[in-house]
Amino acid sequence: EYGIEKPRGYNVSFHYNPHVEYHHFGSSHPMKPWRLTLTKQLVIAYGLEYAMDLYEPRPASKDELAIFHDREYLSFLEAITPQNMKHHDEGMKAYGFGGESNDCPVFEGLWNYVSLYSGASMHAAQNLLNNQSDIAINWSGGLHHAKKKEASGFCYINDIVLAIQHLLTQHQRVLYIDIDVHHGDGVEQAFESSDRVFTLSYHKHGFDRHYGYQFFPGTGDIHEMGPTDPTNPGKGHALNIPIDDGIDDDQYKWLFKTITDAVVEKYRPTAIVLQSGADSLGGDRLGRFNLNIKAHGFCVETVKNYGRPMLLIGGGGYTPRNVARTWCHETAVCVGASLHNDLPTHIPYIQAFQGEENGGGILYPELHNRSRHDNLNTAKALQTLVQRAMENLRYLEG
Ligand code: ZLV
Ligand code: CA
Ligand code: ZN
Repeated sequence: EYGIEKPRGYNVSFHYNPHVEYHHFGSSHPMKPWRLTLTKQLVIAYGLEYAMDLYEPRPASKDELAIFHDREYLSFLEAITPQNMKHHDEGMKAYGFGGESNDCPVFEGLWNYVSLYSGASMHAAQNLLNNQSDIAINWSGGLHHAKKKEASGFCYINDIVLAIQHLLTQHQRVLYIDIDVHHGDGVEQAFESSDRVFTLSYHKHGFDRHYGYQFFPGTGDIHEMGPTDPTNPGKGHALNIPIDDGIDDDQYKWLFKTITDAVVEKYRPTAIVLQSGADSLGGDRLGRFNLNIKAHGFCVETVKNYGRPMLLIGGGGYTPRNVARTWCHETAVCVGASLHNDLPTHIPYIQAFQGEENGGGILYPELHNRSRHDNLNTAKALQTLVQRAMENLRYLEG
C-alpha cells in the first residue's frame, strides 16, 4: 500500500444538539422542531452516521450572539417567557413579537432553542476553518429572516449571519446561496454594504393566490441587487431570483445550475454557505413549488461539486416527513452515498412515513397530483429571468 493514495472523498461533519427537538412553537404553528428528530432517525437508520464526524455542539453564548445582534434585543430574548410577556408590550412590539399573525411566538425555552441552533452553525463554521471538514452540516439552522434587533418569519437569531461572520475571519469572499422558498432577506440585509459576501436567493415572489397578498416577506425582486449608491462596495453583491408557483424539477435544475455556475465563476468564492430550506419541495404546507426530493438534492450536489469549503444548513420545511426525507437524502449526497428507496424498517418513528397515499414506506415518493400547484412559469419567462440575472452579474466586473 505504500505510495498509493486513497482517493479522498469529502470529509463531512454533522453538527446537532438533540435538545432543539424538545421546543414547541405552539400546536397550530407550522414550524415543528421535531422534524429534526425525524431527520436524525432516518440518517441513523441508513447508517450515514458512520460516514461522517458527529458533533454535539454547546449552545452559543450571549457574547457570541452579540457579534451580530443588538445587546438589548438579546437581553429581551433571554428574559421573555410566556408568563411575563403580558408585562412587556413595548418590547414585544419593538422586536417583532406577537402581532396579528404571531409568526414569532414566545414559547417555553425560547432562549435555549435559539442558542442551540446558533451554536451548531458557529461550530460547523469553525470546523471548516480548522480544515476538520470539507462539508459541515447543521439541519437545525438556516433562520434567514432574523434581523439585528428584530424577530421575523419564525426566526429570532440569524445563525447564518453569525456563521458567515466567522468564516470571514479567514475567507476573503463567501458566497451565500438560499433555496428556501422564501427570500433570504435577513442575510442579504446584514451584508448589504460588503463586497466580501455575495448573497443569492431563489424564492417564490409576487402575489399569492392562496392568501390574497404578497408572498412573505415580499422582497427579492430581480431588480433588487443591494445598495444603489455607486460608492457602496456592496452594490451588485446580491442577486434575487423571483419564481412563480408550480415550478417543476427540470425548470428549477436548469435555473439553479445556469445562474449559480455563473455566480461562482464571476465571484470566485473561497467558501460557500448553502441554506437548503425544504419548503421549496412539492407538497410543502407553506411552499408553492412542485419539486421532488432529488431535484432539491441536485442543488446540494451542484454546490458540493464546486469543491469549496461548504456549510450546509436547514431552514424552512413544513411537511415534516418530507423534510426528513430531503435532508437525509442531502446528507447522503454530501458523503457520496446512494440510498435504497425502501425505508429501513427499524426506524423508531416509522409510522410518520407509513399510510401515506403516495410514498408510504419509501424515501423518494413522487409528488402527488393533489399537492401539485399549477405551473405559472413559462419557458419564455424563465429565459428572460436568466437573461436579467446575467445582466445583473455585470456589476461584478466593476
Ligand atoms: O421558512 O399561515 O405571511 C425560514 C422560513 O423562510 C406572513 N408570515 C405574515 C405577514 C402577514 N402574514 C400572516 C399570514 C398567516 C397565514 C397562515 C400561517 C399559519 C400559522 C402560523 C404562521 C403562518 C404563516 N406565516 C405562513 N406564512 C407565514 C409568513 C412567515 C413565513 C416564514 C417562513 C420562514 C424558517
Ligand atoms: Ca430562498
Ligand atoms: Zn421558508
